[in-house]
Amino acid sequence: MRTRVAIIGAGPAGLLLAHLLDAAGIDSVLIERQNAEHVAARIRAGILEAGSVDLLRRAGLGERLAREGMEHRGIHLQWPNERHHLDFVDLIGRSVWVYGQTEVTKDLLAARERAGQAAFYAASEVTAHEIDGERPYVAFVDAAGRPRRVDAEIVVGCDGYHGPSKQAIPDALRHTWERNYPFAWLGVLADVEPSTDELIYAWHPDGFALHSMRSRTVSRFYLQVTPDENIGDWSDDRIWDNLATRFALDGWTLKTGAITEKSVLPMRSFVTTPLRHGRLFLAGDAGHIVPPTGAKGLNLAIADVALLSRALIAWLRDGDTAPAATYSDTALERVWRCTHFSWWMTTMLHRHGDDFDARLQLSQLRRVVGSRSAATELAENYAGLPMPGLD
Ligand code: RFL
Ligand code: PHB
Repeated sequence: MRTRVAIIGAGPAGLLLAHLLDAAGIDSVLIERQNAEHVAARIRAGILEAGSVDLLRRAGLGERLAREGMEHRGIHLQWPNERHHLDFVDLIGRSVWVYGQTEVTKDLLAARERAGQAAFYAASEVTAHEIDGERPYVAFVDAAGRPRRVDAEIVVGCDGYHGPSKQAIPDALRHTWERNYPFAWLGVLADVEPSTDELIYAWHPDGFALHSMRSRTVSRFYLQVTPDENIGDWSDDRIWDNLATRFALDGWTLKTGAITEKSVLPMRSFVTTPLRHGRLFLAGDAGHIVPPTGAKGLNLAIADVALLSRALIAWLRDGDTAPAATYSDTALERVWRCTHFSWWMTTMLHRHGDDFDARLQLSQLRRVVGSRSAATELAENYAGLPMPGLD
């Protein structure tokens, strides 16, 4: 089988890239390890930057988002006995949107189906070949167990942190940076109306807690736990007790409901460079992972794809390879900014170290809510730097 762009991985990065290429008349084939139902059901990120929302709208994917998404002016920052609202709209004129990654993925899967372009789900043994030459290809075994090969002009690895694409870049050329944090998140989805208008990021002596949401009837919570936490030790009652303690504030009560999902998420920072070698490009989690405290992972994947789609369209439609030549360096500038911001939010809000660290964290939190310039710095990063491709 021949196509112009072979895309490994049908997460948000791969699906969005396929959609943007299709809109420019460039065909692609998606090769995904999981089946489509699994891809659509994964519960992950929940916050879209204003720039991500604009990009999805311009790509014709904004209809359900406008109807079901919830626009937030900012976030609440909390520590014992104090809760402060940071109003991004007031500070920098930009908002963020609550619209789950699950919903973005469903919209993209539906668009892919409408476009009628090829996709192989439940593929195994997926490998990229000949990326140094003119005729790269992807080999894999399809859902029926048949060996297959997709020949392409370009191969894009959108296969997440565990995917094989980055290994196709020679070891001698690759640099990676990784930090594993000494804590994890217990993520909880519950059928209960959110107890807050906008997200609450809470510092607490027992550990960080985050109150997020998915809709007017579904809340999303996270609790800081240890990386080797046994989920079986967290009964629903224990979860609600911990949430109530960490979010406690006079005159405020936490509404409780049926917990429908719980899981433990590791926290890590990871960057691999370069994001391009020959005819192979990396986008999204395949190239970088951030801890979720800054709500950046999905937005960064969207930003990579915005930039990469432009570069590939310039190359494949107009014969201009200049944007592809600068893709890695340009994308990495944003990646490192988001890596720093996510590390900073994580370090400021999670309990680690000793009482000295706690005093520094509380001082930093007071500074953020007490100084317009400190608050603006957080707002600019959280609501997102300008998105490439939207000028
Ligand atoms: P994805 O979504 O991981 O998609 C990669 C796709 O590649 C497929 N794949 C393969 N396909 C073919 N062959 C192989 N050998 C393959 N190996 C893997 C996978 O099945 C998958 O479909 O990466 P993408 O598209 O770059 O999107 C990035 C976002 O998904 C990610 O940044 C965020 O979801 C990160 N993240 C979160 N970010 C937030 O901002 N807030 C969150 O609350 C949040 N929660 C999470 C998360 C990531 C998680 N993972 C990866 C463990 C929760 C989890 C559980
Ligand atoms: C979420 O709703 O899943 C979410 C929101 C904000 C974050 C991380 C996760 O920083």
